[in-house]
Amino acid sequence: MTLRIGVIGTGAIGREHIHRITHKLKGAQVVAVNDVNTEQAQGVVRALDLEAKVYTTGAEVIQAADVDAVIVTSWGPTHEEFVLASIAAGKPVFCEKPLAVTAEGCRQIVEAEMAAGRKLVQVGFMRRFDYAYRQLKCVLEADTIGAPLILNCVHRNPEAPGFSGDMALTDSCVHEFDVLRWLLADDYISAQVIQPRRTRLCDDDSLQDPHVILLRTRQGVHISIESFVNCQYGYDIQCQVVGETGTANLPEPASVPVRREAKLSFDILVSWKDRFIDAFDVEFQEWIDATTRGEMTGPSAWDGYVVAMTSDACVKAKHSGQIEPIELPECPDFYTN
Ligand code: NAI
Ligand code: NAD
Ligand code: ISE
Repeated sequence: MTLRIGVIGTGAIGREHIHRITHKLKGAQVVAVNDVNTEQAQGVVRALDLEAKVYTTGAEVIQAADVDAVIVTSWGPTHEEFVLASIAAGKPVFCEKPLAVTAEGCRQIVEAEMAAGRKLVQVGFMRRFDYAYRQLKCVLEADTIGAPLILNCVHRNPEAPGFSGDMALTDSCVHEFDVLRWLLADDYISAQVIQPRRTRLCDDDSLQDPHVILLRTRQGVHISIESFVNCQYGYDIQCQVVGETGTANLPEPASVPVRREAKLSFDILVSWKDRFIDAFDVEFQEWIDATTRGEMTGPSAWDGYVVAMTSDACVKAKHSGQIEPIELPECPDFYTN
């Protein structure tokens, strides 16, 4: 059986995902697309050689009789509406992060999904599918370094066009907020945000850059995340776990070390597209396979909600200068099974 997919949002990542589904992965076909920029959607259909109909609204994609499942890759503020409409139509929906731009919006999605009585939503937290993070999780689960005590993490982008205000916390660090609680099988209880000296190499005056985010978990693990979205030199994701008997580091992407002219060097990637290319492939193949079986196995609407609660607390902590509590409700049984 071929899963027939409708995609809403044919920008940077929408195009990437359509390309991987059409030309790399198995078991699915993109049959419908939409973007507020219709010409762009038509251009993507032509450039990627798709047999897909271009619709004028996202709602029509969701309602189309030949669409079995929906992918939402439009701008963050539009996600909530499209996910709720997919749930109302009873169709599985893969939504790029963030699930919604407020925790309240995520809570409404959680409630709508529970009322529908089956899991329909997966959120695009692709780091859980990354080989390096999966290896690191295996090391922790094997108790190789004892209990984790401290995490030192780095999330650097070369530049962040279009970023303003608190987007480094709400759009970029959301990946750490998701993957670290998954890595530790733990949840956060508080957040603090420190604003170091600001880089001069940042286009938008409203954007503080870098940040240091300090999180504490229920088990007492101390997490430090350096977020630097205009670091200039490359795309650099690091994670070191300090345990009772040793440390474990996220493996670096493979690269050939070159010795030349009295120097030892290797390349650093410059984009999330390349750093997580394999993770995106695994994420989508697993989603296609599970959806075809009638299951939903990846990061859930609940995970999207917890991340939104965490980013809300970080934004509050940034502006208050205080340590802010993160008070998560009990996870419903619906999401623990
Ligand atoms: P983009 O700006 O390149 O593309 C967004 C597209 O959505 C645009 O083509 C825009 O015209 C379209 N759009 C906006 N509102 C729409 C609406 N109401 N109906 C239909 N189309 C609409 O943005 P990009 O980088 O592709 O990001 C899209 C989403 O993917 C965002 O939520 C972003 O957070 C997420 N993303 C996730 C990444 C990851 O690592 N998982 C990486 C990059 C983006
Ligand atoms: P983008 O701006 O390149 O593309 C967004 C597209 O959405 C645009 O083409 C825009 O026209 C379209 N759009 C906006 N509103 C729409 C609407 N109402 N209906 C239909 N289309 C609409 O952005 P992007 O970089 O592709 O990011 C898109 C999403 O993907 C964001 O949510 C972003 O956070 C997420 N993203 C995730 C990752 C990741 O690593 N997982 C990486 C990049 C982006
Ligand atoms: C982008 O939207 C992503 O999700 C990338 O993974 C992240 O590194 C980047 O900061 C975001 O803008």
